[in-house]
Amino acid sequence: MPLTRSVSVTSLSGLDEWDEEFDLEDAVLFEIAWEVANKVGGIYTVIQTKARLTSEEWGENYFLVGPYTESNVRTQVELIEPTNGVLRRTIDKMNASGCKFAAQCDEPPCILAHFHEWLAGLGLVLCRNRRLPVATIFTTHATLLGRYLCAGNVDFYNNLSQFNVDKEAGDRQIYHRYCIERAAAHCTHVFTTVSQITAIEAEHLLKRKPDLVTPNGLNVKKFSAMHEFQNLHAQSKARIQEFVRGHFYGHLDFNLDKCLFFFIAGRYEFCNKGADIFLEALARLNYLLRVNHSEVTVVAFFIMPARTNNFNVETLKGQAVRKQLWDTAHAVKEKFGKKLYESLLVGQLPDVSKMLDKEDFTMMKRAIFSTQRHSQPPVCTHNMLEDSSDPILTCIRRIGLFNGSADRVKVIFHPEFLSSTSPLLPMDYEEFVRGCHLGVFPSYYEPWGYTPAECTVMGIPSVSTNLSGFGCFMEEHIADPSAYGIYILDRRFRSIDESCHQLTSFLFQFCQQSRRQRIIQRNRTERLSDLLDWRYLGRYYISARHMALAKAFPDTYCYEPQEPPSTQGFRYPRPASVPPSPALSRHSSPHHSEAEDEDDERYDEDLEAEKDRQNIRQPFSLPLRNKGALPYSMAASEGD
Ligand code: G6P
Ligand code: 1S3
Repeated sequence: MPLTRSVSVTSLSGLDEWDEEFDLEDAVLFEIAWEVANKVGGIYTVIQTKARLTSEEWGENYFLVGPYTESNVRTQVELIEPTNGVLRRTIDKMNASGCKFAAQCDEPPCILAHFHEWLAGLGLVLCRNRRLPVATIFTTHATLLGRYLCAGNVDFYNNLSQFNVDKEAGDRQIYHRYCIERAAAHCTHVFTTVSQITAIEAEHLLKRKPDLVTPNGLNVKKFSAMHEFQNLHAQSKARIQEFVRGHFYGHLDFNLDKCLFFFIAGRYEFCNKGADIFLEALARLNYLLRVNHSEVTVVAFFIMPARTNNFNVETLKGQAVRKQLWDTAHAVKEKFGKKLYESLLVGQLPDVSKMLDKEDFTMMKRAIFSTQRHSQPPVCTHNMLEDSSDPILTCIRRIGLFNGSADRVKVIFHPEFLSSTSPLLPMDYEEFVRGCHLGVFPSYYEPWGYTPAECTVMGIPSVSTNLSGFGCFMEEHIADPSAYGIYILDRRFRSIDESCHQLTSFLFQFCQQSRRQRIIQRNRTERLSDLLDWRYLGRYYISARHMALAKAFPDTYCYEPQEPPSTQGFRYPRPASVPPSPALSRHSSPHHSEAEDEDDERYDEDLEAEKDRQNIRQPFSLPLRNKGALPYSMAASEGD
């Protein structure tokens, strides 16, 4: 058994220091969640992206436990024989006795079990009830009651301390689930949640203040070439443009080169995820773009899974028509090229007027005829099962965004998650995000919010809110978030109408940027990636684990948090150059073309990045600001 060890949570210049100080050789970590190898929502992403870092730390002593679903096991799990003898015997015993648990060894290791969400929480309650020698952590990614209350149009944040929680849970018929969640939060050694705002919520609704906030990270891809992510944007955008060509066939009266792609994606919670105010802001943006005679067209995608009966015919037809036009153009081009070649072979310049014959013209006329359409391009790509009561469609009917030719804002509702094997839009989510210009996530209830975080690490600007964990985290760490393409909507101190107005102005400002400004802004957004990397954020999980081990096995482990040297957290400064506002960043020469702009942008941006690098302390030098409590001051925000 290891001797008593101590761990310091300050001076974290790298993860290696932890390993040196806290020997985990005789400890075993189990992480238990309904979303292990089972994609339902954001918790899957937490576990899947964090797994690499956690296994680097725990090696073969790290085990993930989730539900057994045959299709998931086939596609996501590599079956191997366990090398650990204790585990082998336990599994054999479980199999033989219909899943009963027995720990079978003379000198058991220190077991640490990390449970995510109330669904796994029952296991935690039983561990503690049976007094098993297990150190426990409970992480809640949202509270059950919070989610239900917000979805029900309640003024949630102004009444947090007022709710009669038992009654509210009972009224919503979730009392039994609420009790499991609350019991797990109370009997665990260490209770954590994903953001400070959810920590406050948990304190009021679950009646325990979390010991730590463990913000969600991502695996950040580093490209060897600095501008590689910009090239990926251009490639993915071209694929979205192809889809748009098909979807709007017969109505392509807008310039695709001046078309911006906005999107919202996630669990289909109409108000909680802010789809309601996004639609309202789009209607207002449509008006503004029209009255200002803007050349910009916005296509707004809604990627939120709902109950459907497959793709609709009109949408599939759009892609078929586009394909047919492409094939026709290709066939004519081949014939044209062959004739040109033959003419050059005999030393003659071709007579261009004779290059195409009657048959070619007939083929082209037929193709053009097939693009005639008497209906508007569809708003929804699928046949909806609850078409008449669907909240997005109902709202679109009310605000009248029907993809008419006068509309400068078009809407496409894709009520299914994206897949690279789709016959309609064959792109996976990451490719799609890269090809868009702006992610819009104006959530009302969002404990963390992976969608804007994913945008950030891909260098795509996004809108989030000061009611989302992500938005508050970025606001705390960046001096001027919007200059970095992180637009944080105020949904906390404003009415819905005021928030809509603010969102409309964010969107309208974004539409007024030149291509050059968008490129600069994307470069800045991408520079924030380190802040969201598990290599940085993983330390909060490490801290939670050490705290739990020290609480459960005080003779073996000791946790000694120290006061941080400064209460001032790490902050990205304002970018060295002016923010990319349309007015300020214009060239003095009126003849400067967009192509020249793109060349200049590389040079300007490299200079700017260099200046910023000199100003920015690497986030890895940030010491943990906790002393067995929240890393951020809850008191400060409660007073807000
Ligand atoms: C990237 C590419 C450029 C392209 C630009 C388009 O930066 O490297 O070649 O012109 O994207 O940007 P936009 O914001 O218009 O999609
Ligand atoms: C929850 O998933 P959701 O979309 O229902 O957990 C996610 C991971 O922690 C979090 O990002 C999200 O805000 C929560 O709401």
